[in-house]
Amino acid sequence: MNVELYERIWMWAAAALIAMFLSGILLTAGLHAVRPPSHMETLDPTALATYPEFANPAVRTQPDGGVVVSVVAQMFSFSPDPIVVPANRPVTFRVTSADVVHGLEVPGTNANVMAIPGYVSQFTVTFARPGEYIVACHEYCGIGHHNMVGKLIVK
Ligand SMILES: [Cu+2]
Repeated sequence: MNVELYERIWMWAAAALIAMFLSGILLTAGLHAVRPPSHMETLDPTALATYPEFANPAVRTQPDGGVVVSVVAQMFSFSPDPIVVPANRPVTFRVTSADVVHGLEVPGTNANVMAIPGYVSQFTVTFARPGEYIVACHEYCGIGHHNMVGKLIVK
């Protein structure tokens, strides 16, 4: 089969671009620890009060020293607020929603999940720098979405 020179050049250029974009995605995922959530857990969003952890969302220190934060997102706040966690220790967030789809993001860190009614989104993050951070909802959830901001204090 005879392929014109210019066509061959464009084919190789297109293949090089695809390889460049794919390696960009893989490098970013590897270097910034970006990966899809691997946790799958469901609950009844209409009966959050029957789950001890979400009836009273709080920061809890486990017997092994780990820190677990259970968070309920609802129009238009996060509970608990503020969230106070230690620096340089793994903190596991367990997030759910009491009403509609919300998001939980801590800008400047890689803490970022969706809060979906009926599901528990879980991730573990270590905050290296003490300070005050904002906890923002990143999914449009209604008329008060722009006011749905909480506070995270890393000590
Ligand atoms: Cu929102």
